[in-house]
Order: sequence, then structure tokens, then C-alpha cells
Amino acid sequence: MNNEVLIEEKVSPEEHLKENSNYLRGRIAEGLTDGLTGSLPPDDVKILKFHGSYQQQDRDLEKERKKQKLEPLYQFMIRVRAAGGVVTPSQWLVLDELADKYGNGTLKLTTRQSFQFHGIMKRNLKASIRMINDGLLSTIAACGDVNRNVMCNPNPYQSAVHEEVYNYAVQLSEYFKPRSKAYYEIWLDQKKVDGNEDEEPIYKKRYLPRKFKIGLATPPNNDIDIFASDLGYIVIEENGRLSGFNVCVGGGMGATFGDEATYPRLADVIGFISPEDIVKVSEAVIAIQRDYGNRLNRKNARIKYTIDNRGLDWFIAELNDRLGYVLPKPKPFHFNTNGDSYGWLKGINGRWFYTLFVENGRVKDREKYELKKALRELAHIHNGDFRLTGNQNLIIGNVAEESKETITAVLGKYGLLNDDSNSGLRLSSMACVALSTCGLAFAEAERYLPHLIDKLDEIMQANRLEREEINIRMTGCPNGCARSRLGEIGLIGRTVGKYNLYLGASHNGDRLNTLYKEMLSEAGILEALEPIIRSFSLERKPGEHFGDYVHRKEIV
Ligand code: SRM
Ligand code: SF4
Repeated sequence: MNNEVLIEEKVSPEEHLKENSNYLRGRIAEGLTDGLTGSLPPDDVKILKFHGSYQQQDRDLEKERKKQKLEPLYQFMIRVRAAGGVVTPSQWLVLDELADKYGNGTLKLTTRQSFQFHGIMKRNLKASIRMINDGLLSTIAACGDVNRNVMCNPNPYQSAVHEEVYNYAVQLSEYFKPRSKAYYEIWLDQKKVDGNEDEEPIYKKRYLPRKFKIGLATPPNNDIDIFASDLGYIVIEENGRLSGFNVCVGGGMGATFGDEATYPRLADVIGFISPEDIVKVSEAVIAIQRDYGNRLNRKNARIKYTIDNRGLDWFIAELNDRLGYVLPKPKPFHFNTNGDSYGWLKGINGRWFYTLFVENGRVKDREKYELKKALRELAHIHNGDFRLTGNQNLIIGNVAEESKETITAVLGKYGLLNDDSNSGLRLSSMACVALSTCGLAFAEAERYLPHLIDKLDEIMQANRLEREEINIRMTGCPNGCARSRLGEIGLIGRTVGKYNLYLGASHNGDRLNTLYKEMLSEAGILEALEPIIRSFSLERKPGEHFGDYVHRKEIV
């Protein structure tokens, strides 16, 4: 047996699956037409992710369905790929209609500036993906072992280079899309042209060992949490022009309880590049991860582990080697915050941008709070765009001076204008989807955090901190989809109703939080936080953030 065969055997089953999938086709097309089950075969479920969809089940109904001896209520989540989270009003209307027609009537704005639909039945999956494509959007590679949605700062008000940076995000997103035609054949009925064989010049047949995420951040705003990216670019502006990017590599939030070989890690800033080198550098970084990432153990396969296993110096040397030059040293930069600023702001292009708080990114109609309806009405009259933020919020963007009043009136009519009814804590909160759709959730997040904040607000108010922006993040498991390890207060679900409490991330996203207490119920969380919040209000230094305070006081 030669070496190649030995190496060949040492990969996870997923690697063989990808390799044998005929460039991401699998048997998805056949499975879609099988009316006997609402699910797809397990192998195809894995390949389906590369097409932007996850098979799920409604976990609220799990026990009842089992009791009735019914198969789980299988349904699909679809994620849209929209670089930088920018869509036009007409695209918004397509997505809004899709949520009602095939989904569960809601839109989820994600922590990576994208849209998700939940509750789509298998019989409607193809029509849904088609509808998204007809709206000139896509779902391709929104999930799977490839480069995902590329993030960038959505708020152009502070930087003349914003549009330029957005264009780079689009360029990267396009360049790193899989080249396989499978997506277009399965969902859009394009015919395979004989002799026109698939090829993946960047990814090769096994694609990447694991998901890969790129982001571009424009200081002083770190609202995309650049240090959580596999590959990040920090915009360096000189004399009002884009002079280049600092490159950072190796960020990732996920971990598994009880498995010390897994951990969250912040990206390291390793050098500086000229703007025109961004594709070349990204390709070299992705190729290193493709060639050296762990293909045996998916839990250790992200680039953060590739870097830690071989050393950052090795990584930089390998990158320099592939680039054919030595990366210059990074340039100074400074981030203020990883949160959003709400309300109207005038962009340097003279147009207006309204950042709207969307609690945990869920767009739906509730009694006396018809957010979905309001945004539909806005999309009908708005000529600019909609921009999703990395904090699950929405910017009504590029509003002409003469339209500002009309937009304000619609927001006012539906009670959406920012006012003091939302505390600083709530405006700085973020929670992942978790139950009932996420198959990995141990506990509630999106559906519970608003209630916990009601109670925390009472403590904040009693200490005159109701306007204080303490960034609080909750996830239903340690995968960290709402970047809970970057919360000044972080809560991670252990089991239904119990959370680990983490404290002390920085307010600008450059320091992780630390475990403070484990397995807390709601009463335990309130009891743990009350004295710290009280002492913070009394003993903080002027302008000191909560995350910094708990460090100074050695609470963590
Ligand atoms: Fe995530 C898996 C939702 C951003 C780390 N994530 C999942 C799945 C697909 C569960 C699954 O594998 O079955 C969740 C679907 C839930 C549902 O019902 O919709 C899910 N992740 C989300 C979203 C929707 C959270 C949200 O409420 O906004 C975010 C969608 C982003 C997007 O538009 O692409 C989302 N996920 C993130 C982030 C944040 C980020 O990228 O900045 C992270 C942490 C950063 C990172 O990647 O390390 C993240 N998601 C994970 C992980 C852990 C990965 C790891 O290598 O450690 C998993 C589990 C996995 O991949 O095995 C996961
Ligand atoms: Fe699901 Fe965990 Fe991600 Fe929350 S953090 S969406 S529970 S995988």
C-alpha cells in the first residue's frame, strides 16, 4: 500500500461523500420528487447545504409526532447569499412574499447579513429557491464547506471608501462561488451541456474541509465582528482613500462542551495588502486551508485549528511562499464598537440611512407591532436599498432627502421609530435562532432573550443604566452563531432553562468573554448579574464599558 492510499483512508466519510457527489449533485433531484417522505436521504441532506438549505424538523412538535407514530415534521431552512446584506426594494418584496407563500410567515435577518426562511416543505423547496433566483438573488454556497456570505460594514456614513469596500465584498463572494453547474441544473432546470465538464479550480473535488467565512470591516466600526472570521480584512484609509487592508486569519466562535480540543478563537492580524491583491491573498489563504485543514475530524477542521496546530509563523511563511512576497506589517487601526448606531444618519453621498432595531432579526407581524407589514409598505415606496447589519438589524438605505419624510411617516405609523421604549441593553442584544428549528440547540435563545431582558431592564433601571449599551448575546449552544463569546454578557444554553454565564468581552469585539458561572436558571442569572450591575453603576470610571469594568475589578 503506498502513502497516498494510506492518506486516502484517513478522511471522514463527509470527504468521500463530497468527492463522490458529482460536484454537489448527489441524488438531490431524485429525492425532491419522492413523495413518500418529507425528508431527503441523509447523504443528500449534507450535500444540500452547499445549495443553501438545511433539512430540519419542528422540535416543538417532536414528542407529539413520536407519540402519534408519525415521522418528524421535516421542513427546510433556506439561507440567501447576498454579499454585505444589500437588497433592493423589489428583492425585499420577493423575500417577503416567499416567507408567506412557502415559509412560516417570517424572515430571519442573520448575524452574517443574510436572510433565512424556515418551515419550507420539501414539495416547495425547488419553487422557493427558484423564486429567490427569479428575484436575482441566490442561495448557492450560503452553507456548506465553501466560502459563505461575505460580510462588510453596511453603514456608509463614516467612510468615503464604503462603496469601494462593498464592491470588494461582492467580488470575493462571486469569485469563491462553486463553479459546479449542479445548482443551476437542480433548481433552475438548466440542462447539462455534453462536453462541458464541471471543474473546481479553487476547491477541487472535496471542497474545503469545513465552512469558511470572510468579512471586511471599516474602522471605527467593527459591526461585523471581524475577529470571528476565518479571513478578515480591516480597511485602512489614508487621506480619505482606501490605501489597503490589514489581513487577519483564524477567527471562529464554535466549541463543544466537554471537548477541550475545540474552542473559540479570535483572528490574528498578520499583515497589510494593497486593495488589488485581495482576491489573490484570499485565494492563497483558502488554498492553504484546503491543503492543510483537518479532513479527518470535522470538529477540528476550521482554519483556526490549522493555524494553531502548525503555528502562526508556519502559516505566515506558507502564505508568503504562495504569494511570492513577504506580507508587509499591519498598519495601525482602532475599533470603537461592534454594535449598531440607530436612527437617521446622513451618508457622505448626501443620502439618508435609517438603522432600525429588529429584535433578534426576526421580521414578523405581532399584535401592535406589524414589522413585516410595515417593511412591505416601505419596500413599495422606497427607491434606495435595504441593508442588513451583522447585528441582525436593518438599514433602510440610500433615502433621497425628499423621501425622508415619507419614510419617517411610514415608520411612525407602525410605531417603528426608535424611541426610549427600547433600553440600551435591548438595543445591544442578539440571539441565535435556537429552538424550535435548530437541530443543535440545547436551550432557547431568540424566543427567550427578550423576556430575560425585560427582567434585566428592571435591574438596569434601578441603577439608572437604562440607556447603557452593554452588549448581551445569547446562543442555544456553544456553536456561537450570535457570537455569544463576544458578548460583554454572554449566555450559552446548556439544557432547557439553564445557561452558562460569560462576562467581560470588549465593547469593540477584540476580546473574548470568560466563563463566570455555569448552569444558571433565570433566577440564577439575575442573582449573579444584579450585584455586578449595581457596582458597575457606582464604581465605573467615566466612559468605561461593562466588559472592561468586570476585568478591572477582577470579577472574571
Ligand atoms: Fe451558525 C450551525 C444558524 C451564524 C457557528 N448555524 C448552524 C445551524 C445551521 C445548525 C445546524 O448546523 O444544524 C443553525 C441553523 C438554525 C436555524 O434553525 O436557522 C445556524 N448561524 C445561524 C444563524 C442563522 C444565527 C442567527 O440567528 O442569525 C447565522 C446565519 C449566518 C449566515 O447568514 O450565514 C449563523 N454560525 C454563525 C456564526 C456567526 C458568524 O459567522 O459571524 C457562527 C460563529 C462563527 C464561526 O463560524 O465560528 C456560527 N453555526 C456555527 C457552528 C459552529 C462552527 C464551528 O466550526 O465551530 C455551527 C455547527 C457546525 O458547523 O457544525 C453552526
Ligand atoms: Fe443552533 Fe447553536 Fe447556532 Fe444557536 S448557536 S443557531 S443553537 S447551532
